[in-house]
Amino acid sequence: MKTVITYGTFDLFHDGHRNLLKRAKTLGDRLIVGVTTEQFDIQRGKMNVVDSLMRRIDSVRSCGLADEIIVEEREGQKISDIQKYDVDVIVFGSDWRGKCDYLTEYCEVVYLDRTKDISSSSLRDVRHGIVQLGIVGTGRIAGRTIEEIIYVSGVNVIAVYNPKTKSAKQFAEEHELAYSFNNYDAFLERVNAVYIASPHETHYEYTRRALVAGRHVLCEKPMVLSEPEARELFELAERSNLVLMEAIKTAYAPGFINLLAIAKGGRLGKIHDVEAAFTKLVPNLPCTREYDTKVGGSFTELASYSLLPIIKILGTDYQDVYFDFFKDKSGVDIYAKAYFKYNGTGESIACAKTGIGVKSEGQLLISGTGGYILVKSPWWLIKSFEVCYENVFENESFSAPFPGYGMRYEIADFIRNINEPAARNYKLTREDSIAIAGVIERFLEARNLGSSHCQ
Ligand code: C2G
Repeated sequence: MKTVITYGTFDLFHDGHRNLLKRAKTLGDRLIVGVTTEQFDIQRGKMNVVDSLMRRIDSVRSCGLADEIIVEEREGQKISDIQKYDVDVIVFGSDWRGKCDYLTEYCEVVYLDRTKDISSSSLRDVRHGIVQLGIVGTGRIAGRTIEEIIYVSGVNVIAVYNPKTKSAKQFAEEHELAYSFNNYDAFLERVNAVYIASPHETHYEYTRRALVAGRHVLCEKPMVLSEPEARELFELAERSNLVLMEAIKTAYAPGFINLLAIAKGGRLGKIHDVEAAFTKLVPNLPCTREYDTKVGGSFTELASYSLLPIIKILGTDYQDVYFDFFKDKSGVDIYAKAYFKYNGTGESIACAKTGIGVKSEGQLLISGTGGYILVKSPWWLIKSFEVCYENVFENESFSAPFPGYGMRYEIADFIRNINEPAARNYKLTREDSIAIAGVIERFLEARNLGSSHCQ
């Protein structure tokens, strides 16, 4: 008697699940299916699960493929299940390839190809549709985002677009996507939402065309490089009741949400200063995107992060902003500072610092009349922070999860906003994104006028 086991959340049960169970069953005489509890899903960072545990068990039972159904409720349970049920083969979908090899010392580990296109038949009757997501761009961030998406329920990455056919095909193969396109209109036809991760200067046009085609958009930062463009896109989205979000991942992370609640909750007294820095040394090699003379530079590359806490804490209504920067020979800023003055809210200042050719401490410091918050470098991957007072014995530490690359939170919010139009909630609002685009626009004007320091 050969026993096969497989696990999953099996939320919004679909053809991908059914196909996997069908093939798993053929590998032995008896199939055991483990269904994850809500608690375990939270612990392992799986998000947006819609169906209750009972409903998910019911779905697995009614597909008629499982000989036995068990509940998976903790990390490490797979090993004890293998021993308890005398398991010969453990099966995973190929999205988990390599991640479960540690189990080979207990039984045979088999990865079966995931079902690439689950938009067919079985989904017609689900309560929430599964968002068929298309990816624009094939760079590093696009790949990382796909790795994060397996932790979000209710979304299936189905297609990729790149004007270069070869890159699109290669990416689709590597990430097991059903379709690759070099024609943007054909790509938009095939998906119901897009994640845009192409070079900065292409964001505006790709976002605009996607919105005109009636597709929801999650666009990588900086969404656009000017305030009027940002306004236009949000107005377009609003007119068609579409979701448009800027993917500044920190804005959606639980640690940052906690920080905002604490900073605004009064513990620090009156906040007078916010200082945020993000530097990342990038070698200046030929054709490096970050050194593009028009849209490259430290500020377009990194300021979305450094501006985020300033805008979220002190607001979008600053009275004055001015910039200081160093440029390389080609006119690209390698290090920049944006200084803000806020009068309306009672005299606050702020500074956003960015660097691709100068390295600095990447911390976030929020100073108030009663104390300060310090988030140590790299603050944008926020896992913990300290609230510090005059009396050090009163200092407090807070922590929150930031699993993987951290993109799953923005994706989870994007999918939730698409699926629940009546309860849309934007952690980074349209006004926030417009204000950030406005600062970047002003910076580029100042930089291109050529003042400040040249190397
Ligand atoms: N699957 C698939 N094709 C899809 C979607 C999912 O083959 N289009 C597979 C997954 O790879 C997984 C199973 O179906 O093997 C269940 O998927 P999920 O419900 O998303 O569960 P998952 O988060 O993958 O749980 O302990 C948990 C398990 O290890 C994996």
